[in-house]
This record gives sequence, C-alpha cells and structure tokens, in this order.
Amino acid sequence: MALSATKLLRSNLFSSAKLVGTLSLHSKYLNTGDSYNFIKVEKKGAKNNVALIYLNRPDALNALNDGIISDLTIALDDAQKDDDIGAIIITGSGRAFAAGADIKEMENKTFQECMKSGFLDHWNSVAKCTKPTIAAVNGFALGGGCELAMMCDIILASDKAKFGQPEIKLGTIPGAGGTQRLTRVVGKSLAMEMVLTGDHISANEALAAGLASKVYPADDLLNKAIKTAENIASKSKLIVAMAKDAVNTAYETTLAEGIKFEKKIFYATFATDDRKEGMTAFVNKREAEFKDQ
Ligand code: DAK
Repeated sequence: MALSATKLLRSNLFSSAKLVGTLSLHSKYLNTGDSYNFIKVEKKGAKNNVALIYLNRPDALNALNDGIISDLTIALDDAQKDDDIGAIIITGSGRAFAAGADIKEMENKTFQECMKSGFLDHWNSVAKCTKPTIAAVNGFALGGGCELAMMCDIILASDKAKFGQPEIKLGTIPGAGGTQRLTRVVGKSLAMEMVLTGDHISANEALAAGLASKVYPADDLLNKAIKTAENIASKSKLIVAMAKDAVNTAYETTLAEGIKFEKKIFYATFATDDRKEGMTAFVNKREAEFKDQ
C-alpha cells in the first residue's frame, strides 16, 4: 500500500526520532484525519478540546504491532504539545479495543534480540502522558491491550468489553504491567486467576473489581467517554496535571510519603492564577474561567 506524503514524512520522522532518542521533531499541534498508518485521530467536543484516538487495525483486532505503537506515541506527544487539548481518549475499532501485542511480529524473536533491541520498550508513552487519558474499551482488551487500557487514567467499558491477560496460553507472561498494575488494581486473587488461567473477565466483572470505573451500552460508550473528557478538559489543565500526578504517586510510594507529596502539591496550587480564579468564582457565584496559568 502506498503511503501518503504526510504518513511517509511522519513515519520517517519517527524513525529518526527513535534513532536520536528524542521526539522533538514533531509538529506542535495534533494532526487529525489521514496522517497516520495504524491509528485515526479526531478532535471532539463542543470546544474541540478532546483528542480521540482510534486504534485502527480492525482486521487484526487492533493487535499492537510496532507501527501502531509508534503512531500512538507520536499522536500522544503531539496532543501533549497542543494547548487546545485537555483530555485524550483511546479506543478501538471493530470488535476489539486491542487483542494484545502482535503475536505474528513476536513469534520468531529470540531472547538475545529482545535484550539487545529493548524489544517493545517504547510502549510506555501512554503511562508517561501528562495529560489525562481515558481508555474507552469497546471490545477485547487482552494482553497488551488490557495493559494499554491500564496505562490510561480512567477505563470506561462497553457492555461488550472483555478483559484478560492470556499470555500464559502463549507460553509467556504479561510484559507491560499485567502482573503489576492489574494486581494493584484488582488485588492478588483475581489477578492471579486472570494471569494463571488466561481467562477473560466481562465488563461487569471489571467494574466490580475496580478495573473499569463505568460500563455503558456499546453504542453509547464513545458519547459518554467524550462527555467525561470534556468535563475534565473544562478544568484548569495546569491543576488537572497536578491532580493526576498526585493520584499516580499513590501507586509509587508509602501512605505517609504520599500524603506529604499531596500537601505540597495542594500548597503549590496556591501559586497559580487558576486556584485564585476557581475560589473567587465560587464566592461570586459565577463559573470559573480558567486560563491554565
Ligand atoms: N496478534 C496478531 N494477530 C491477532 C492477535 C494478536 N494478538 N489477535 C487476533 N489477531 C488476528 C487473528 O490472527 C486473525 O487474523 P487472520 O487469521 O484473520 O489473519 C484476526 O485477528 C481475528 O482473530 P480471530 O480469528 O482469532 O478471532 P476470534 O473471534 O476467533 O478470537 C480472540 C478473538 C481475541 C479471542 C483471539 O483472536 C485471540 O485469542 N487473540 C490473541 C490474544 C492474545 O493472546 N493476546 C496477548 C498477546 S501477547 C511488552 C509490551 C507488551 C507485551 C509484552 C511486553 N513490553 C513493554 C516488554 C504484550 C504481549 C501480548 O499482548
């Protein structure tokens, strides 16, 4: 398939970016439409402040090959630099969110190749994203697909979603957080059951376990995800980033250290214009107008 000029330019940019270990060659603004090979990107919401990223290999159940992760990394990097974007949604296309890393790409890899090349190392762009991320899980979220969803800040599921870590059936184990994030979220017993049997759980089981925060009818999932994203994007982007950082710290530290960190971040909000605006707006019974300052 011939690549469009933009796609070619962007895939070359990514290769060079990987070579020099930086993504600084990207455009400042989020590209939408036909700029990518394996994902589709749209701006959504009444204020166009929501980035909606579709994983777009429906025939392969959006299996996460190198190209799709590279496209996603570029789109997330661009969305972070785009001052208009206040929240990012990642969803699938067809009947899957993502059925995992691409098994056909992995089949013949050796241990030596994995070690030497840092195989799949660039997967953590979602976890490192400083803007809020929502996984709108529309179907299968398996293996790396479930791990990708767990890298997002919020998981909203359709009633058709299925979550699982089936790597054990392939003679391997999860490699992008499936034994770590999953265990912290759902607890040892369910994580062990999922990782050791490879069995899937339903959307409602994911909801009960705290893996998903809401379940919606399949045809309403994206609307609800966009509404949630717009709600977040209407707040101060500066304060949202501080809040996200504080919540994420809960996973990385002791309670005492976390409480100390939270208090410092709380005090730091008093160095911003938006904290003053938010409180003044409340006192004067009007809507706050945040300037992200
Ligand atoms: N990779 C490649 N192709 C896949 C795929 C996958 N993961 N999943 C599905 N497909 C392809 C199928 O091969 C098939 O392609 P064609 O045969 O038509 O060419 C097409 O998608 C439709 O799939 P099925 O015919 O199998 O559809 P069914 O409805 O019968 O079954 C299924 C749906 C989701 C139950 C089944 O496809 C399935 O079990 N898929 C594999 C799920 C899986 O095992 N996922 C885990 C992969 S391992 C790391 C980062 C990430 C990872 C590891 C390390 N680091 C940062 C170090 C991640 C690892 C993984 O995810």
